[in-house]
Amino acid sequence: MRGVDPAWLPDEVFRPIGTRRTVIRGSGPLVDTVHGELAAACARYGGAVSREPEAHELLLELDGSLGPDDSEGFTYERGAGRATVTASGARGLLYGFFHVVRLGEEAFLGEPVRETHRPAVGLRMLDHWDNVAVHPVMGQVERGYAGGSLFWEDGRARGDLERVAAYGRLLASCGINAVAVNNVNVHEAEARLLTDRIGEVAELARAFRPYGIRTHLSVTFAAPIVLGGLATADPLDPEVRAWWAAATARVHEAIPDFGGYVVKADSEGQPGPFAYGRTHADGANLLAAALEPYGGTVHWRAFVYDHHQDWRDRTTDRARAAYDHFTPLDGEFAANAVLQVKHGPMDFQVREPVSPLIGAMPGTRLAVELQATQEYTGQQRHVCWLGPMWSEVLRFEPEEGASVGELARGGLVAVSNVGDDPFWTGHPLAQANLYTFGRLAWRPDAEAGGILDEWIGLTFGAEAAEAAAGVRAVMAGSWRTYEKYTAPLGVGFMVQPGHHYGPNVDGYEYSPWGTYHFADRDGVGVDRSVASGTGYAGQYGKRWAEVYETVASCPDELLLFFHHVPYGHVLKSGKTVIQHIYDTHFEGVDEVAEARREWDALAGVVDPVRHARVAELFGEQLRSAREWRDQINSYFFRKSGVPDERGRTIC
Ligand code: GCW
Repeated sequence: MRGVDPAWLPDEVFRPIGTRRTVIRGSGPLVDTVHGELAAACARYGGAVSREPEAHELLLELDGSLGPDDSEGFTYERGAGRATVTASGARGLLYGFFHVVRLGEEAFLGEPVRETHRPAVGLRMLDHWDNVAVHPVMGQVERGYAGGSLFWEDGRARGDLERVAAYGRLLASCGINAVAVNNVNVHEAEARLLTDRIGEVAELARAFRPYGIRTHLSVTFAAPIVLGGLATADPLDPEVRAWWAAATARVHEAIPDFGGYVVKADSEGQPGPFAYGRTHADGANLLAAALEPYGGTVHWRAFVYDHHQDWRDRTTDRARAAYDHFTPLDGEFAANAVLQVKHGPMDFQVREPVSPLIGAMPGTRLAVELQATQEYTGQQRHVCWLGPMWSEVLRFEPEEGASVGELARGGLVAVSNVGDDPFWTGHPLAQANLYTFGRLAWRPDAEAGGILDEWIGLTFGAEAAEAAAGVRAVMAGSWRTYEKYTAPLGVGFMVQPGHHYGPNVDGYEYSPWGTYHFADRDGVGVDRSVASGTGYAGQYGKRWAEVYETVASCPDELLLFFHHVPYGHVLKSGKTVIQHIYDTHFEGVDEVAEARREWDALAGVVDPVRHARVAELFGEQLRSAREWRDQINSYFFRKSGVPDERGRTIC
């Protein structure tokens, strides 16, 4: 196999810059990074870069006259064949440079413009669920579908910092500015990264720093016990507080621009403040206090629920858990504590409503967590471009006039989908999810389709003009296609327990995880109404609470998430629920077959190695989609006894 794939930064995209004369003004490590990029492009294509005022077609200017400046915005101006980027902060210059790269020739030749760009969200972060040591069940990367970790191998730092730097460069080019380098499920080897192994984290931080990326670390709440030898991790205990303060001081010594901690506490077996009768706010504030002197932030995850539930107990509803746990604590979190909330109330299903926690805690900084790694969306064996889903989430307005993108004051976070795979993401087309996340985090109201086109234009470089329509046809609708052949109408799960790949309708139905569909001979779905169900619908503000409360007003795509309805219930689409299930499952498979034909037709147009890899994966996607179709359709045919009105074969 050839070397590492350049993803959306093939040499070709630097040609417009590399053939021109550029002047770059300013100093500092990030300016040096941009200078290095320019010098490499010019060496390839014959242009020139200078740090002195000279004749030029591109001017990149850092106006650092006001002293060190962390701002990320820039001004871009073009006219008469020339382009200028001006920024007051070095990160702004870096982002302005990549803006010019993205525009290509148009950066110089388009109509005269003067635009100011700045990110809508300050923290744009990737969380890695990378284990330092191989976990017996979860492997090197938990829920990773792209090989091993970029950072760790068999209990040690890999030391391949070139690959980490190349990753940092890709991330910077789409606007990401923070990375958490280890799993939130913190096992023993990972725990020690905080103390005696902080040097390994510092190495990663050194590789990321030239790209404006700050490094964050997942820590265990029990660190004072497991690492410090204390008898307790009680957040109000003075010794515990002193331990965290001292540990954090040492972290800061090793990594002066350290971003902060990520914590999964009292969640799926991880330790937390409950053991001491303390609250999540007590826990978060303990770490916030330790980080505060250094400008660090604690990201405290809100993924807290009972995973030892009695499935026979119909009153407990996992969807309610985050809201029930956290809203009473609104206003109690320190200023540098961010509550990190998954975008939906359950767990990254192909379709979920937006978490009612978002918008319900005005006195708390929230970060919204998305999942780029395709745990429940085809595990990077299926094409599933998540842009449209994320865009819907980010544009959703929990209250009139305030979108999720705007409410995410503490940042936008995605669980990363990369590994040491030569294509970074296993499935080459999954690179688009990473890119799209970065661009949406910069501008949550951006058109997802425009981002896809941008990604295609960059990734397919010289071939893009010919390949664009085909690639777009394969990817643009792929999330809806995936939804069609998997769990219907928002009900979720129905996956194989444990690894979560492939269908198993009742896989979690009689388990303690709280993820049920309640299908019986009469109907299917979870009654989460206030009137007769778990009351979850009432966790929303008035407008959405009303919409979700009744079968009549609930949108089709979420119907089975909010209501238990008979198979003969007629949807807004005019179809019965059972016929919708049959039809969408047949359609989903047909759409995969069609996408595969589109891809096959690109043979000879796109790079052959990439083409072959995707073509091979389509074989598996089609097999799996059929398996989903047949199991779901048969399951509901057997439960309901209702035949397909179109007479197709369902066993
Ligand atoms: O989606 C679930 C995954 C777990 C993960 C957990 C979480 C890191 O199945 O593997 O653990 O969510 O978000 O904490």
